[in-house]
Amino acid sequence: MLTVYTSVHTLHTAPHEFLDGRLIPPYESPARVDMILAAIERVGLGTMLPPRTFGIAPVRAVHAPDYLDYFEHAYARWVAAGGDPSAVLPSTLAVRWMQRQSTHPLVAPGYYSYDLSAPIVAGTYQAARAAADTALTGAALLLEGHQQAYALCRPPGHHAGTDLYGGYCYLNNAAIAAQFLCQAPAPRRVAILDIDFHHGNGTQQIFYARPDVLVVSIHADPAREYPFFAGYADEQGAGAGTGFNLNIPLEAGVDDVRYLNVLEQALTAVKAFAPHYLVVSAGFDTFGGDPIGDFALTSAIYPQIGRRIAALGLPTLVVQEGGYAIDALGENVAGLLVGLINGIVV
Ligand code: Q9C
Ligand code: ZN
Repeated sequence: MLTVYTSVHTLHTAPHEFLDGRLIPPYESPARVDMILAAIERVGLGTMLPPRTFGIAPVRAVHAPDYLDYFEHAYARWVAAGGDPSAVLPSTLAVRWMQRQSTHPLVAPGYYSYDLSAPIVAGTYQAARAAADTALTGAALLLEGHQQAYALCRPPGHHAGTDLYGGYCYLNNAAIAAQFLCQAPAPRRVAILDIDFHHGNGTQQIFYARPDVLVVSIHADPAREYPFFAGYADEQGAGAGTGFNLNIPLEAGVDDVRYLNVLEQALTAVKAFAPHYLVVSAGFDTFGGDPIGDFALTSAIYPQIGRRIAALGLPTLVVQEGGYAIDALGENVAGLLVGLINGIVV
């Protein structure tokens, strides 16, 4: 498996995270990547490549120019205006009818973010751009004829929309890669399969009106879990994109048998779409031991998920999203990737 990775992600470390009113150490930490790297080396997964640099154009194909300008300069402007140097975090959020723009460095964070789960530190922009390049490199490998690639992205991306960030996510790596695959060399259909525990609300929003990108997400019912305000089954797309967004919200306690059943349903939808490429937003917070998830999956399921995805026979890019059970994360990621390799149809 070609793995794309860079240590640039270490420039991004959240100082803390809010959970139910408590200030706690962040779940989304650089240590996650160390665990994944160690496991990949343990199983001898194969070639490790650094990302190539693609410039801002493929990022702009997904995210709004004003959003990218904000994100690039947010930290420096925040500190210069007297914000706490530990991180950029909003005090007031633009919601419902109160959505007037503000360019004030201490206020703009509340316009562009929808929660307090994505602090911006000095190196966040650089790390997020490197993560986008990591996903884009994986996409380029598919375009060059490779059947599978794994983009070890950090920070993750699937909660980031066209001009909104939150949930540990700033740039939507999977969406940027999918959009890149859509365009080159001729118009192409791309399916995104999101198997993170949380609904991929950013990815859904980005492609909601698009018939050329199918978004299928299996996740915890938003009535119970983050991101709460989107991810219901009746969100099926808009306009020309109607019918090209499939949400499969699930109950607490989902086990391996139940999950594989649901996965089959998701894969049937992907197959029916007949995409040229598949992008998998791979989160491992579905694992039973995850501190912020409530599914009951065991490590044994991830190779099986990989095999079933590979059986589609599609050129497939796996993009790293969540997964916070640090001790099992490496095994679970490596399991998915080994399953993908073993499932390749020859
Ligand atoms: N009680 C990813 O897995 N905190 N993001 C939720 C709910 C935010 C998860 C707190 C969770 C974000 C990429
Ligand atoms: Zn998640």
